[in-house]
Amino acid sequence: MKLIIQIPCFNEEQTLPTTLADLPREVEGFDTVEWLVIDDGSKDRTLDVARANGVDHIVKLTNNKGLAAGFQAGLDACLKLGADVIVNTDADNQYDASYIPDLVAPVLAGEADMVVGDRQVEKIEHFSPLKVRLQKLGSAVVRRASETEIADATSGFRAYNREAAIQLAVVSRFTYTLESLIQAGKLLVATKHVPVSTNEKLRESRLFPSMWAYVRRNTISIFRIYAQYEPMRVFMSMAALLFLLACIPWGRFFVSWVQGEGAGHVQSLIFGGVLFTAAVMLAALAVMGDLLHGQRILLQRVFERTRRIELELGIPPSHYEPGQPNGEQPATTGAHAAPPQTTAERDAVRP
Ligand SMILES: Nc1nc2c(ncn2[C@@H]2O[C@H](COP(=O)(O)OP(=O)(O)O)[C@@H](O)[C@H]2O)c(=O)[nH]1
Ligand SMILES: [Mg+2]
Repeated sequence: MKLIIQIPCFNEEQTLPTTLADLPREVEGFDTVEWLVIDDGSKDRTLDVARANGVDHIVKLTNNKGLAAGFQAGLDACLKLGADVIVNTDADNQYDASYIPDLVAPVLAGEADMVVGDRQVEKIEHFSPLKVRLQKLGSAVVRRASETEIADATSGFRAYNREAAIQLAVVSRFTYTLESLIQAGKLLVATKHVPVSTNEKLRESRLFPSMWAYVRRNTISIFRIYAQYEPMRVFMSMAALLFLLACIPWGRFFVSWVQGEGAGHVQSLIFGGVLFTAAVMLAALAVMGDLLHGQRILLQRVFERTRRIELELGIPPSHYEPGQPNGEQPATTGAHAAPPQTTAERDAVRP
């Protein structure tokens, strides 16, 4: 059994050494534990720092593509490097790595395909009461949208088995935490959460420059992702609401008309008509969204099967380079060897 711990990084030369120093090299239930860093076009010495600190694998994106894209590239590489379980953690040492065995336990026990570390936000000292409340509200919304029980939706400290990693296909550019949860809830991915603890804050969040940005971006993300998965429910509810609103001015006009004063309330009639037209347009969007959703499900299935074929064929991960386990020169043979890059190389290693 192989565990790969992946860390998405963007300009993390300062905090990466601390994060790596805390990562385990042995975890019960696994024969090997390897580390993978996704360098998302960092402009600083993140890559050198990763190599000097014994990272086994590096996925080096040429320019900055955002956390969600980096995460997805990391999952893909981990699968192709033969990981049975993948743990994702952050480069700012936010999550306490000693909880990795707890995180992987439900996956090893076959109780879950994806396990989310619950930071128990109310216990984090540097979170203001408002931030704690917003986090809880956001998680409650995601729980409803995803039909899962996850307590801490924005936590990036998670474990995935191969099935979960094969099925997840995040398309958002910005956040993967919410989308992957909503996807998991809709796919054949069983989720669980375990309590974890966090370390002292080493730096400010890069993803969210302010509380307002945090709320705005997450609200938009939840809406967009939910609308992608439940277009009928979202747009039909909005259409129904507008139709009810249209009934108010229409009712007013009707009452006046019955009293013989209809001519004086034509504005109400027109206003109701405008609202009704908007309701019809939203209903049409619901139908179109539903048709697109059907296509999406089919694409998801095609994608999943393509991934399985790729893994069977031994296609190498993209943007991959071997790291320097133990801080030495890159290994060319053995457990840390680079995956075969050409068809001839692949044929040579194929049984
Ligand atoms: N791949 C990638 N990772 C990023 C990017 N921005 C931040 N990260 C990583 O995402 C993780 C979480 O970032 P952080 O700023 O601590 O956000 P927060 O703790 O969720 O508020 C860290 O490992 C960062 O290095 C990015 O543009 N691309
Ligand atoms: Mg952080």
